[in-house]
Amino acid sequence: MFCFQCEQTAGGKGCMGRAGVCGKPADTALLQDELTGALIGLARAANGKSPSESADRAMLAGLFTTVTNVNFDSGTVKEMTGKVRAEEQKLAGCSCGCGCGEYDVRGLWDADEDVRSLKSLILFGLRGMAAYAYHAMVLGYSDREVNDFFYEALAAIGRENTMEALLPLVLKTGEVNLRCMELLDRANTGTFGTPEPTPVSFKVEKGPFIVISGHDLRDLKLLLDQSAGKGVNIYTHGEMLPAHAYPELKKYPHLKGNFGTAWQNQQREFDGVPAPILFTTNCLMPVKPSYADRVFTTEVVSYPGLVHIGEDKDFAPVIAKAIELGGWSEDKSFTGINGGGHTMTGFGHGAVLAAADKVVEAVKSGAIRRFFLVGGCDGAKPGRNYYTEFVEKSPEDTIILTLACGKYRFNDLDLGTIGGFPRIMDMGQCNDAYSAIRVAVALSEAFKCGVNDLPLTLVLSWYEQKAVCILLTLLHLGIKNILLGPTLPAFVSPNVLNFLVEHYNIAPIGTPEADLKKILG
Ligand code: FSO
Ligand code: SF4
Repeated sequence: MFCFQCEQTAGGKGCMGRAGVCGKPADTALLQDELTGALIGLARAANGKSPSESADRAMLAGLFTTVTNVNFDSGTVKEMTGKVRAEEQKLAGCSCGCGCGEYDVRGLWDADEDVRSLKSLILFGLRGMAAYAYHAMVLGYSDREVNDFFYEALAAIGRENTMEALLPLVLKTGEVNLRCMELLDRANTGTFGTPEPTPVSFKVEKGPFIVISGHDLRDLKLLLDQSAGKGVNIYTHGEMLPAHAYPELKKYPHLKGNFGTAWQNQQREFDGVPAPILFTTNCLMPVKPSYADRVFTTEVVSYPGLVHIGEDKDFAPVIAKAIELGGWSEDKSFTGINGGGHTMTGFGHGAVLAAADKVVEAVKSGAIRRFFLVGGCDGAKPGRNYYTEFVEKSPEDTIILTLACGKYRFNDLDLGTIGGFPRIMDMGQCNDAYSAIRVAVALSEAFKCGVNDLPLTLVLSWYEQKAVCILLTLLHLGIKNILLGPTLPAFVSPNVLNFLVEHYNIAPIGTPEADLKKILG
């Protein structure tokens, strides 16, 4: 077994052999372990010192590199490890170049199963949180307390070996991630404005176009600026969809709509597309030869043989490719997976709380019986149609809040409205779980009750490590009765699972009918 960090891990236990289920080669996974060991070395070297901005950058980029579906390229992983070692040496004042403070990550994987489980929860949570801190950082926002925690927690992974020492750190990872998501929310809304409810079409207009995927809003803004006036339209893909709701992004007339559905359908949907595709973050899948000439990467995303747009952010090769390929000669209509031709996004905390009085009134009058947060990641494994069916079968007096890429299971459904609110409200990307938390806290204040006493149930789907840090944040907030699927993480040991069930009543999803019946009494 060389990796078990995501939901699609082989046999629900761990990826083995020459490559993981995601396509990451085994030797790249081992190099990512070496990178993790170097990051622990950097954390050790930072003890009692003030890490520089470049050390922070190496810490965040190094962790982000190891997130599922980000980096498949041994060469760039080695380069990143070199950068981390250089920062470690600067901090340690040592120039021997041997990486002497490094940790052998085998110590983690070979540990007692409960210790391994808790360390995995911390490490994978840190990987997810680093992605959020990285997105904030590129917009010029950082938080010393958040950055310091990466060093503190990684050093502890290399040092502590008892459940008593590690368990509080698991919950602290969730606490710091809340602060980190708040930071990213401030970065996104401070730079691009407060998201507004916005319809997004699935139609692609004739002529040259570019598809941009991932979570990095700054990359989208730079691409919009550089492609303006060139006769090239821009379409979002995957987790970039909520970008349409930000005033400073939606103002560009050539930001047209959204192409494709959730990340796991990309190999089918990109086949034969007469346009380039730019990946700013995960989820990138192994690139098929039929479209490999038109996929570009940037930031920490890397895949052998693809053109990478570097720190100069010169997207000219992507724009030139769009003009060369020319797009379709006629407008093309696409639909979501349920046949709908468009979706809505932009129901972040700004929009929902602006109508807080109406929401509270609708609950008090009984017009809204319950909220379901049906959110999280999508994925390739069977069993995820649970989420579509759950939403389809939810009663007419309930509201579905959603976020992250799991929404593609149902975001083209028209379930009508309650009191002027659409029954499905997309709050944004996975990091916009922060919005859901803000809304839940505001409702609990309005109703003078705890969050667990609200008419709100969380029905979550997980896939990769950002979902891990969000789950830890929900646990830190004491949120109970979460339904989690499609399967439970392989890295959660039976004892750790018992702890989660006992303290938080977390439960695996069942069938939509049975779960709805249980929740609605
Ligand atoms: Fe999805 Fe991929 Fe946003 Fe993840 S596109 S699975 S949790 O990267 O980060 O929701
Ligand atoms: Fe396997 Fe997931 Fe690791 Fe990829 S990221 S190697 S699929 S466990």
